[in-house]
Amino acid sequence: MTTDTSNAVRRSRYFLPTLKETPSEAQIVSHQLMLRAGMVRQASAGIYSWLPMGFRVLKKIEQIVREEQNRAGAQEMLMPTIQSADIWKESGRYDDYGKEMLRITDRHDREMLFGPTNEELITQIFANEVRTYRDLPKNLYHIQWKFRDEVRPRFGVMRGREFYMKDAYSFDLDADAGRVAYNKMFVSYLRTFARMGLQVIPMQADTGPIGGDMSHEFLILAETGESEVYCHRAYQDMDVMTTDVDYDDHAALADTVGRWTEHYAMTDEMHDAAACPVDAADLVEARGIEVGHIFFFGSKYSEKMGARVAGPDGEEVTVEMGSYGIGVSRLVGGIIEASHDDDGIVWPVAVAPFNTGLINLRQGDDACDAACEDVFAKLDGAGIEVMYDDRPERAGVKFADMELIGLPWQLVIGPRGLKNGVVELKNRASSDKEEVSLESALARLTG
Ligand code: 5CA
Repeated sequence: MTTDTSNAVRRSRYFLPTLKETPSEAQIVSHQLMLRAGMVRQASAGIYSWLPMGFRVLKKIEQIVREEQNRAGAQEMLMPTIQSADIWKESGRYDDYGKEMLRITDRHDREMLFGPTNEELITQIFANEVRTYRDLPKNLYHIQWKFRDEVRPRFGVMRGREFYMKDAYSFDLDADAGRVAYNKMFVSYLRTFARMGLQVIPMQADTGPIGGDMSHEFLILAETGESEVYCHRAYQDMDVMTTDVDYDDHAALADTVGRWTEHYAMTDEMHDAAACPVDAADLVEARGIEVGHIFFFGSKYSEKMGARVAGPDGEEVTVEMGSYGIGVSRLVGGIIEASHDDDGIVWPVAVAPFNTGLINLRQGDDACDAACEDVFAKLDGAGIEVMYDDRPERAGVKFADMELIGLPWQLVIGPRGLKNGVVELKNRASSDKEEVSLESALARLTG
């Protein structure tokens, strides 16, 4: 018997506490399914532990976000979760943030806080290290836990108190260059969400406590979304953005942003029915989940925190900044809201915790066990992430669990099929089932 690796696990050994009943504390389907599929458990209000299955999805989403940030020229770093109150006093946000900020006092009575976002800290780093315009543009990001003491944490990981966010910060010499940085992030967001199988709509947004005068929220439509949205129906037919992008072609970037912002799209915070230019027949009123939010706020922080560089003519210039967030942990719930059915989760391939679920219909039967072991090793060897349900359970239990977990492919091996030289390959999304030889099943899964 081969040993389990992180990408090939036996269900009998894997920590996957699935639930048959829907927990009563969960109001929306993604929260219910995340609990039932053994992905998360609540630690305290709005704070979750990520169990192995949930953790895998979180990491898959994080990796897509990372790849697209890097592609757009942003550089990854890591800032701490705990920050000093001093920098927040400098920016003036220490008082503004109110009760949403978790304030901490250390043993020396110094005021600290658990970071709700990082504009201050990154601006301080930039101000201390960068002296000349030659080092611009810069876009720095990290993927780190944040804490906001929300009045009403709810819907599981969708509105948590502790949540995982990607936040990027751009620094430029002037507003035009800042606009280019903004466009790069805008376009990279379209690609990022498309890779996760999501249809997003960029909407003009209020800037709230982050500030600034240009901002877009990226929302996916879902009945359980917290925001009411109003948008032109043209957005529903737009192709998701999967094409390659040349991030050095600034004119093409501006075109793409133009195409994605030419139609009306606003959340309730900004929508004004009286001023809305769209005919009722073309206006979609729906609910949405905000999965990303980008801001251009010029010199709001750089001015107060002294982020200045020497310009080309030797004059000191205060840098122009933007910040760009993606709710990585929220996306886990958001993707489930967008992709599930009555039986459970339907993972898009790109973020699925495992690609294939291998079901042994008669555990203990020599032929079935041997065939499953062989396929399990071969799939693993071919780099396919696989979970083998090797428990001595009834077939019905295994099927129900596999549907709930929502892996893209199910490979079912039973004694009757084996006698005829066939196995069953089922696609979770389409429910299409096919009886094929073991070899062709393997070829399909690894091809
Ligand atoms: N500093 C800026 C951009 S880096 C910022 O903090 N923006 S934000 O407040 O809009 O948050 C960015 C993203 O984090 C949001 O679009 C949302 O997807 C996610 N997010 C915000 N609050 C929560 C929360 N309480 N629970 C889960 N995700 C959240």
